[in-house]
This record gives sequence, C-alpha cells and structure tokens, in this order.
Amino acid sequence: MAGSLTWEVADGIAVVTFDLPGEPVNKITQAVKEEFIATFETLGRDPEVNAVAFFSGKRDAFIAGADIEEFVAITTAAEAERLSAGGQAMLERVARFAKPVAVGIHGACLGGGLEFALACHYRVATDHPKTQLGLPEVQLGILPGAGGCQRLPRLIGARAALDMILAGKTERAAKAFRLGIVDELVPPPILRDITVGAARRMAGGWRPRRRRSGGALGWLLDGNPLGRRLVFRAARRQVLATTRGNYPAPLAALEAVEYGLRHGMAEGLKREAQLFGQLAVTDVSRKLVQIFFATTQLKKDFGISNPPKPVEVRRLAIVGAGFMGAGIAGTAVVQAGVDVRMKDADLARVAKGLVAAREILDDRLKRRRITRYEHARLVALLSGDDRYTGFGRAELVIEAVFEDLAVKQQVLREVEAAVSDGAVFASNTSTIPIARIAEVARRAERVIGMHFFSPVARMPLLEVIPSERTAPEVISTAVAFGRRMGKTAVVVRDRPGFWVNRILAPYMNEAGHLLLEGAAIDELDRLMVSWGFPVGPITLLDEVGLDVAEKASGVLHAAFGERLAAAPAFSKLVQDGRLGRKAGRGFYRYGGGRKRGVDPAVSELLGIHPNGGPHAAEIIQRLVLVMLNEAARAVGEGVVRAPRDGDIAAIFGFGFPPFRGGPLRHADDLGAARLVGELERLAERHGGRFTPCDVLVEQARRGSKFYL
Ligand code: 3H9
Repeated sequence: MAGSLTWEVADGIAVVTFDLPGEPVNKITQAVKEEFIATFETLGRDPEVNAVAFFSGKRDAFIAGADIEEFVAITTAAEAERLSAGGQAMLERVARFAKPVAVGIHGACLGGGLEFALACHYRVATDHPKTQLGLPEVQLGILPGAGGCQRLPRLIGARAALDMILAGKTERAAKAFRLGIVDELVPPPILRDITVGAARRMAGGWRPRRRRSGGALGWLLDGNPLGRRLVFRAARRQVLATTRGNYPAPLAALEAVEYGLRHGMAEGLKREAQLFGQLAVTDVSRKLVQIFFATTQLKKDFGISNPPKPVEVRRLAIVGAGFMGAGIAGTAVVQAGVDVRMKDADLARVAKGLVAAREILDDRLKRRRITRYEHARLVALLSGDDRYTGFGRAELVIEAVFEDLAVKQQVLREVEAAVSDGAVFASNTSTIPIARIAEVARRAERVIGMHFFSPVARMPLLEVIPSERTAPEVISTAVAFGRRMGKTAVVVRDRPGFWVNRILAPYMNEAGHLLLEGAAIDELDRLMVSWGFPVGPITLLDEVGLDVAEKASGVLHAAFGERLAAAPAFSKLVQDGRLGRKAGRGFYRYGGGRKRGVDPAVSELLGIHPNGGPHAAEIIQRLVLVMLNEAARAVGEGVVRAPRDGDIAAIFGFGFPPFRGGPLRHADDLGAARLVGELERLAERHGGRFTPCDVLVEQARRGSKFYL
C-alpha cells in the first residue's frame, strides 16, 4: 500500500505531510499508526533533522480521528483496551520525541486527530471556519482513548476540558485559541511558514510559555485539589441530569480525567484505556456509531437513483412571515447565504417576520459564530413585501402559511403567476399530501414538500416530499438546498403526515388517552424523559402548539380512520385558547420565557381527576408500542425508503432516544414476536388502535427484522 506519510528535510526541519491515499479524510488506522511510529523513528535517527513540522495533505481536513470502522469491528473489551493503549503508546512517543514537533492545523481536527495535536509541542491553526477542534468521542459512546482525557485537562484546566469532553463538543479555531488548545491562530496562506518557523525556533532552544486562561476563578477551581473536587462534583451532577444514566460514556470520561489528575499521567492512561475498552463494546456505542454512518450516507443520498444536477438556488422567496417562515428565512440566510424575500398579507406581519429572521442572525453574532461584518452583510440579504415583488427572480419558493388545503392551494396559484416557469414551489406542510396541494398547479412537476421542524434554526431534520408528479430535478434541488441550510434531508413518500407526524400522532393521542385514565400530566412527561426522549409527550404538544396538533390530527384521522383519531382531551383545550407555549398557556403555564409548572385548571377543564392512572411500566409500554406499530405499518407502505431513513428522521425530527437507535432498530431489538404478543394483549384491553400491523405479524411469522 502507498504510504500516507511523506516528508522532506530542508534547513534542519522535516516537513511531514499526512495524506491517507484514496480517502476523503485522514483517519488513524492500525497501518497508519505503524507508519507514524516508523516515521518518527527514522526522523529521530536522522542527524539532518532538528525539528518536525507536521501538516495534512487533504485540502480542508486535518485528521478526523481514529478509524471508526476499525474499532466497531472489535468484539471484546480486552481487544479495545489494547487498541487504546496502542494509540496512547504511539502518542507518548510523539510527546517524548527528542526533537520538537510543531503541527499546522487546517480543517477538522477531531478525536484521535486532536489527541495527536495535543501530544505535539506547538500547535498552529488556521482561522478558517472549516478548522474545528474537538473530542467528539462521547457522541460515539466511547471516550478519548489516546491520551485525550489526560492531556487536555493538563493543558487547559479540568473545567474547560470537561466542558468539551463530556459533551463531545467541537470548537472553532478562534475559541480553541482562547481556551489555550492552540498556540497561534493564523490565516490559511501563512500556516505553513508560521508552523515551520515555530519548529525552527524550538530547535534553537525556544520553548512556548503558556498561561492558562480563566483568571483567579480558574486557578481556584482548577489549580488545587479542593477546587477540582468541586468541579468534578458539579460535572457529575450535570452529566447525570442530561444523560439520566442512559449514556455511560460521559461518566466514564469524567472518571478517566479525575483518576489521571489524582494518580498521575501513567495511571490515568491505564484507566483511560480500560474504560475505553469497556465502552467500545457496549450496545449504546454500537447504536451511536450506526447513527454516525447513517448520517454520513444520507449526506450523499438524494433519495432517487441517478439524481439530476440540482438547480442552484441564489434567491429564495418565502410566503408566510410567521414563526416557521421567519425561521426558514433566517436559517437560509445564515447557512446558505442566499437572498431571501418574504411575503405576507400585510406589511406589519412582514416586518415582524423580518425581525424574527434577523434574531437568528443576532444570535449567531452573539455566540461569535459570525463576525460583525458578516452579520451586516447577511442582514442586507433579507427583504420583504406584502406583494409578490421580487418573486420572478427566485429559483425556489417555500410557502409556510396556515395548515389548510384551500389556503395553500390559493398561495400556489398566486405564486405560479408570479414566478418563472423553472422555479420550484415547496410547501412546508406538515401533514397535507403534496399531490392534493398540487391539484391546482399549472406546473405540478415543479411542486414538492419541504417539511422543516420547529424551531427551524435548531432542528436538524428536513423531510422532502415529492408527489408522483414531481420532476427528479426538483427533488435533488430541494435536498441540495436543505443540505445547504445545514439539514439532514430525508426523502419520504407523499402520504398524509409523511413519516414524522405519522408516527408521532398515535404517540401523542395515546398520551391523551392516558390523561383521561388519570395519569398525571407531569408524570407522563417524566416517564418518557427517563426513557430517553428530550421532552415528554405533553410538553411536546405544548411546544408544537395544540392548534397545530389538532389540525394535523384531523388530517390523519380523515386519512387513516379511527386508529389515528385524536384523544378527546385536546380539542377542549384549543377551544379554551390554550394553544401551548406560544400562547403562554397549554397543559403547562408559561411566564418570562419559562415553563411554570402544570396548570391545575386543565384537569378541571377536562373533567379528570389525576389518580396516577395505569402503572409506570404500562404507560411506557403503551406510548412506545403504539408508535413502533405505526412506524412498522408506514414502512410497509413505503413511507420511508429504508429503515435507516426512518430511524434518522425520528431521532433528528423529535428526539427519539439515540441510544436506542431509532424506532425500527428498537423494534428489531425487542423482536417482532414479542411486539406482536404485547400489542395483541393491549388491543384486547384498549381496543383496535393497538392491533399489530401486517408488517410485524409477517416478521414474527418469518423471524425477520427491519435490518439484516
Ligand atoms: C477516535 O478518534 C477514538 C480515539 O479517541 C481513541 C482511539 C484509540 N473513521 O462526514 P463526511 C468517513 S473516534 C472512519 O462525509 P465531511 C465518512 O464515513 C473518532 N471513517 O465528510 C465518509 O465515508 P464515505 C472521532 C470516517 O467533510 C468520509 O469519511 N472522530 C471517519 O462532511 C467523509 O466523511 C469523529 O467522530 C472516522 N473517524 O465531514 C469524527 N471520519 O465517504 C467523525 C470520517 O465512505 N467525522 N469518515 O461515506 C466527522 O465528524 C466528519 O466526517 C468530518 C468531515 C467533520 C471529519
């Protein structure tokens, strides 16, 4: 195999380039590890070499970490521990290398890549947005196992290191510089010279002097054992609150850091490798790695075979300057840098939408994601009107008006009269089939669904819904533009509710049935949060808006009959003006931007007396199984093209617990035979909505699964 490390020596400095042949990114495989060792040995012996300057040969990527495929192939904890110890040993050689090593970082520097950089003696990074540094291992269910849990806290202090490691956070170069991970921040064209210069200075005896950021408080907390104990106690509390014991990696990483600081580097490394070994073979890690690869595959998948070249969108027009429209506008400007024109019925609404869109830009500025200059440039891209002016130049129009077929069709007619023939019309409907909306279209082949989730700036999913008549070029255009907006795009079939709302509906409805049987509002939420959802079903209803949920529910009921009829509980709340968080009152009360507890008036309104309802295990069983059953049924109808898409959409769309791998993986884990048995028993007691679907019955009969 061709080597991945090459070097040339000039003026006493060996300039080493890492370029893994045939791969889009550099990753550290077993073979690469051996090559590193051999290379450093050779350079160590070479009397011509006084120092090393290390770079990546990839255009915009430094090192993406250890090869994930290699570690998932491992089946025993002992083997994984050896892998980690091997990585540590290699980096120990770099750290103890007799000649100084400077590293020039441009592009993603993640996991084992950052661990390598930390072992080097001087770090220079470019200030380019693609330069990101981080230890994302816990997001794969493991921990930084090549010395990262030891070197990072020693460099920047326990508090800042835990902040990064426990959340698997990736930081831009400027932040990494402020934290002290990077010694120098430079524009890309001078990276090489500055790094080589640093190597040369170190060869001449100069040593970087580092002062930890964080001031007196930082010293108090990091610089002495008592302060550190406080830091660890707070971090542990925080981890338990966010993971609820469902993810073992952050706690293990915390232990590796703490153990190392207490017992010294060598003991810390040993403990780190042991814990890495244990984590690497857990089911949670396997599930998280599957999600990583599924997401990576989706980045390249346009949802159709032989996708035509997408239309390049430079101008986006949006109809409806409400919460969704403004969210789409702000996100499109920030992420894709396109010109955005908003239209609504009157100028007051347009102005409100523009302000809301601008808030997304302001937030980015506040979090230093964009500069003042970029902010000013992006703000200028937003404009609006109460007529369709400017629509003639848009390549893509997204409508985000009220969820009502007649209203959406009217908008489509008006837009078609205002745009060019080639423009794409996308509806942000959450439930109404695109074919129905397109019935009134003159150019139905240019009509598609782009279903964003709320809040648009934060939710990572986009459902793209072509109708039978949508042209392939329109599909690739919608997917490509969704990606430019930073979304994971999943192409789904044009059935009512598509995928996400289709499988959420029975879950929400079941929560309504349980309420009427006496389950307490906050108890339902608490149970599902402990099962792994970010919020429970009742809070989710309040967030989505009860009026929106009622509309969606009406469409699904009409399409699928009694099985998806809304629980009687919800319409009473809508009639009472309880529309959820946006109205300041739903099941919960809201004030000052915060949730203020369950509103006792709701029980009275619904005529219910919370008495605990069914026991906890049954509540969870009913809520989960009704969703899995609907998901399996929708797969049978071809709503998603592959189980992978269904699982990723559920995880990214409404936070189905990632450690369970998604509803279809979870169904596989439980097994169809068990699911069918439990659903049948529930159907006997609670009615036909639990009747197991044909897909599960067939799987149970044949012993098959969603995933091979
Ligand atoms: C680790 O380091 C453990 C150590 O602490 C201890 C060890 C002892 N491995 O995403 P893209 C593939 S754990 C294997 O489309 P982008 C990816 O699957 C690692 N493969 O590009 C895809 O393959 P294909 C911690 C990897 O520009 C191709 O490269 N590191 C790895 O959008 C292109 O990827 C991470 O978790 C890998 N480490 O984004 C970082 N990385 O072409 C994971 C990438 O066959 N990686 N591939 O479909 C990323 O976050 C992104 O890939 C990155 C580039 C930001 C680097």
